[in-house]
Amino acid sequence: MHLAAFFLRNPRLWAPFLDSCPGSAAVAVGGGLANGETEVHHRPKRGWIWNQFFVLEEHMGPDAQYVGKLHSNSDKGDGSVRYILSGEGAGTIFIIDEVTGDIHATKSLDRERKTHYVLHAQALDRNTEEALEPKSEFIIKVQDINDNAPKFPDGPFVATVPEMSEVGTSVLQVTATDADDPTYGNSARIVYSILQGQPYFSVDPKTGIIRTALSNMDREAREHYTVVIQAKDMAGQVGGLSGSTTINITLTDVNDNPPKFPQSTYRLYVPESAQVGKPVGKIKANDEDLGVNADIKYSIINSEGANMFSISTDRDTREGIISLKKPLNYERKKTYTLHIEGVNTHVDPRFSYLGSFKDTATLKITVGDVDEAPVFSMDYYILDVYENSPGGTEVGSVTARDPDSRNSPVRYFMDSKEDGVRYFKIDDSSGVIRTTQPLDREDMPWHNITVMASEVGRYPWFYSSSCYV
Ligand SMILES: [Ca+2]
Ligand SMILES: [Ca+2]
Ligand SMILES: [Ca+2]
Ligand SMILES: [Ca+2]
Repeated sequence: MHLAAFFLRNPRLWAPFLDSCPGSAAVAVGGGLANGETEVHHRPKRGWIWNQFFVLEEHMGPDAQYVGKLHSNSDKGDGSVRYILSGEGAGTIFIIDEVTGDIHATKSLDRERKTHYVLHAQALDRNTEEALEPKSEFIIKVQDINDNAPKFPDGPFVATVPEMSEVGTSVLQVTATDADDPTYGNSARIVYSILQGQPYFSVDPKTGIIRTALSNMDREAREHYTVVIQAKDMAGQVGGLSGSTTINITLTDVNDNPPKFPQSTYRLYVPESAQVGKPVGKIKANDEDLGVNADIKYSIINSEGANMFSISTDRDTREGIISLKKPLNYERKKTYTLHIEGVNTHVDPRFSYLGSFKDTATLKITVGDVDEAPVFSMDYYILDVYENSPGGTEVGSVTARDPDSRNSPVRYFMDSKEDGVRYFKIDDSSGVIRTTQPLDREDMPWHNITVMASEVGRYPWFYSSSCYV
């Protein structure tokens, strides 16, 4: 129902009335100057006096749309009154029948382009061209229809919310716009609803605020969610127009996972020759969280382990690097047991109910025996022999022994590239050195020979010693 009427601001001049016919509008142009007031008093029930017409936008009918009627009380219906329309759209959009005062809109109007037109009305005596009423301004308002769907001007959106957030934690607010008239009807009354993303998220129908709808949403189980929000006008009712937008929500990490060693027991072999201060092995606890929430500090919590070994954390790999504190000796102690603890360094007290954010593992270290080379009893030997002693005379002996616990038998050799092999030979098992021929002191007073020892069956392990004869 579109009612329109024309109001005279000064009721003495134009005394309009409201034509209550549905779908039409009219204005009465009030009569005499003197009784204008009286006329107003005669129509107290009207309450309002109008100076507006309305015309429906987007009118598609074949006929021009009736807007309203100008009427002067001087008009006796004999055609002696001429009505004149001027102002915005007069003669082009709005046509007046100058005899009847009927106004029609000849074109389809778009409220979203122009909301109203300001026009002027005049009533003249057709014969004298005398103004029967003073020129008066009125407005034709374009009446809204719901011809614009809500739109999200921005988007798609990207948002984050911490995992494990409480239900109702606000994530993001989305706002749709509707070009229709917000002051009339429901054409621009938007209601938000969620098309995709339940049961994890919800949207406030009025504000468009997206909130978490499930507790204990775990990033480690699922990180990404796609939420589709719909905005529908006509207050969300059937027949309303709608638009939608997508929000990609990512859960951000919180420290809700303790470190965990994949095994409870590990074994490590460390040769007794391992250098003090140098890494001998590593161990790693896993943590499903990210960044600082996965930072781990390792420590050796038993004294047997902590006396001999230390552990440090590699910041990049998050491994515990085990180093030797004191020299190992296979012959003295062959195994060590280390209790190793990995603790998160950034603990969130909110999740203390999940337990302590640490784990322990046992590391059993086996010390390896190293096959050390035979060692001579002295670094060098000085032996005497008389000159001209017959070949085969014993000069002396050297001794070497295997330091390893197996204490393998030792065999002795001479360096065949040296001159000494012409004059001396060594018994390979006893280490006794004998001459091979009589020696001449005047010829050569000193013989410098090198003897070597090796463990039986282990070729590479030589150790040499010099003998001066
Ligand atoms: Ca509209
Ligand atoms: Ca709308
Ligand atoms: Ca963690
Ligand atoms: Ca986490």
